[in-house]
Amino acid sequence: MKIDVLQGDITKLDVDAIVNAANSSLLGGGGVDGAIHRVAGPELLAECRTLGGCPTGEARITGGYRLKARHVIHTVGPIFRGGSQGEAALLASCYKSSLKLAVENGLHSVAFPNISTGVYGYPKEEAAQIAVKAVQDFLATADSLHVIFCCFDDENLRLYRSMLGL
Ligand code: AR6
Repeated sequence: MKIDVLQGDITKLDVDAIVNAANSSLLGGGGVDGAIHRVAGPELLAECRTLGGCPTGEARITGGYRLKARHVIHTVGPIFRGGSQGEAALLASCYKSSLKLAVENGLHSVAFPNISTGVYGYPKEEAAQIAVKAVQDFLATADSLHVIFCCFDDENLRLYRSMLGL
């Protein structure tokens, strides 16, 4: 079991799968979702169209097409509405569902963006605590996985480094 933290553009990573912070249509959007679709190319959207969407807290896997990553795991984070609408459990479920799909597909290295902390407005510190705990809990049962938290902004990088002692 291994967890790393890095700062940068998730679309550049050479890993078995990058996780996309998608919306429930799975048909693209802004933020990291837009960046992933731009680099992967139209074949990714074509495959996403066959999936019929994805509920919040769940995940779906596709090919990576023109990305260096072999696969994209699309998960749908909760929109933050104050915290009493089950957001924490849904966000934890995004991380767990994504890692479950990775294991089911024989993947080893998986990179996550900071799901829900952009357009969906999740407070970064709470989101990081949930992400770290969900991944650590999962890795206790799947020790061949290498998980990378790919942070984009300085605040997330600082939070993940301090929570993981890295
Ligand atoms: N690489 C890594 N992280 C990134 C990148 C990148 N290239 N670009 C942005 N981030 P967001 P959400 C970070 O808004 O909050 C989309 O329109 C960003 O700084 O992408 O889950 C979807 O279609 C932030 O920390 O996703 C949905 O409609 C994190 O990625 C909606 O946004 C997530 O920000 C999902 O909102």
